[in-house]
Amino acid sequence: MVMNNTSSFLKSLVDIECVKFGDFTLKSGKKSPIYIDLRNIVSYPKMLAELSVFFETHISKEIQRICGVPYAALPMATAVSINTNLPMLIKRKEAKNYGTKKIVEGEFKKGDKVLLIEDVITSGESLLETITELESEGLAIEQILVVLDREQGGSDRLKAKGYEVQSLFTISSLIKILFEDGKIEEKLYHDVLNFIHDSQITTPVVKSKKKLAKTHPNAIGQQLLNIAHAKKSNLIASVDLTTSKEVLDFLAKVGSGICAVKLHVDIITDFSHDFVLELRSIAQKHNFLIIEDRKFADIGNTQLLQLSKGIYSIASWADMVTIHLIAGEASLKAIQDWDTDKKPGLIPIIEMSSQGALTDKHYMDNCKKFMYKYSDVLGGVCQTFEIDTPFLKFTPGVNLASKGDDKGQQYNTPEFVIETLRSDFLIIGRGLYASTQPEVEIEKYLAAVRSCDIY
Ligand code: 5BU
Repeated sequence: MVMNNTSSFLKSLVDIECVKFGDFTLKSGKKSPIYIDLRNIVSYPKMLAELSVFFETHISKEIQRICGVPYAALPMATAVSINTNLPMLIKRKEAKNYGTKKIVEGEFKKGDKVLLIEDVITSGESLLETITELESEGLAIEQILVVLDREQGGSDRLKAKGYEVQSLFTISSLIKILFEDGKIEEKLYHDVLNFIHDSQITTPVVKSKKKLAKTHPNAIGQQLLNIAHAKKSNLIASVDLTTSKEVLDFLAKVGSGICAVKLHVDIITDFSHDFVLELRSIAQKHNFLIIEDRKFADIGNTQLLQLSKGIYSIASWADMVTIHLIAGEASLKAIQDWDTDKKPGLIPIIEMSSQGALTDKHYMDNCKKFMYKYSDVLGGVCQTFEIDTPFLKFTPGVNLASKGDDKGQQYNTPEFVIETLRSDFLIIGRGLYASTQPEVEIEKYLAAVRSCDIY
């Protein structure tokens, strides 16, 4: 029989150094008087068992499956599963290879009600990531229990998204008990309280598409923003398929969920004028725009020829094109000065997603010096680089199930791209078109981006 006593349990956390006091420098560079890392509990089975009893008193009757947020909460979830006889699921943390590994291990059916267990909640980021992945597998998040709430805003953030987080302990209840039991001095007690007060994580302000459309300087940019707002989708499907039929069939399946398609027209083996007509017709039917990812990178005169001539005659059908700024301001100005009826909006590539990309800070800062001067420019393609409002940030390298490929591509999750990189538009290639059921897969991406309140 495991005895349960809050005060003795919390004091033991200090004894086994899961909670430490001192002068710590956090990853952010900020100083902290307290350090919490509950992973060490695995070395103390009796404490793990005790923790499980704390959890058990809170578990809702509806729960059908238990899942721990990897890794710290995995042994905790295991202990609860053994004690309650509720089956457990494991959500993988590591990169998933296409088609070979499942993201969730264990038996379950769609709609199963899950208890999610986490050790510590700070910003709520890892919980949100796990929630998105479990929900994309059809599981229902019924209850969320965490051992310790750092009270820095994470649970409020989850609440705003409709998830209630219950915590066994809060950092202030922890230090109050330790102070009352004479385990810490009064000064330290107040230092920790002040630290909590000063360390609130503010929810990122995601730019509303509707508001942006009102101030965006470019008509095509406004159109894109209005479509994103109307369809509640900031997803751009990058269709790197190599026949007209494959491209059009794919777009028939995902067209209703995207605000734009991005093509590499030079990889389409049977490119023709008819293809362009069909493409424009399907784009009109489903209300999305067309981006040609041509990545122009030449002197002004050549770029104008590449835009307007040749078998592709890109400017005649593309709503937007990508362009490198490597050739300098004059090359960009040449397009801006081009007087023609049909000119695509320009999306400069500021920073690339691939490993070892040469688009360093110096390069990006140089792009910034002139790109905003030109009204044909909609914004930029980038990762960490910040685009000035009301210009738009486009980010490729987005995938729910993979961290990268073996050719240098690097992926982030949609939530990370929106909330941390603060991107306006997400470009998704293989995450969608390599799926056997893109029409099902796109719903997962839509659920992820819609959970970020971007409209
Ligand atoms: P993926 O299958 O999601 O990896 O495809 C990404 C697409 O975005 C692909 O067409 C690339 O050419 C494109 N891309 C990119 O991945 N990274 C970049 O920095 C730029 C474009 Br710019």
